[in-house]
Amino acid sequence: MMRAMPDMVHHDANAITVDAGHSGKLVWKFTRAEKFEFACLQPGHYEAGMTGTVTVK
Ligand SMILES: [Cu+2]
Repeated sequence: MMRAMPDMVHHDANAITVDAGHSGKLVWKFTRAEKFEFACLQPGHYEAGMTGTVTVK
């Protein structure tokens, strides 16, 4: 989807887009113990390894 619409901007409760050299903040409230995956939504970035996990215990 991001490849089809590369100019898409994310500003909602679960995603944010920031310009290079800038920062932003997301607040995620986890309500259960689990391993969650997150990733960059820019085209090609997931494939380049911009992913991670959060383990909530
Ligand atoms: Cu990225």
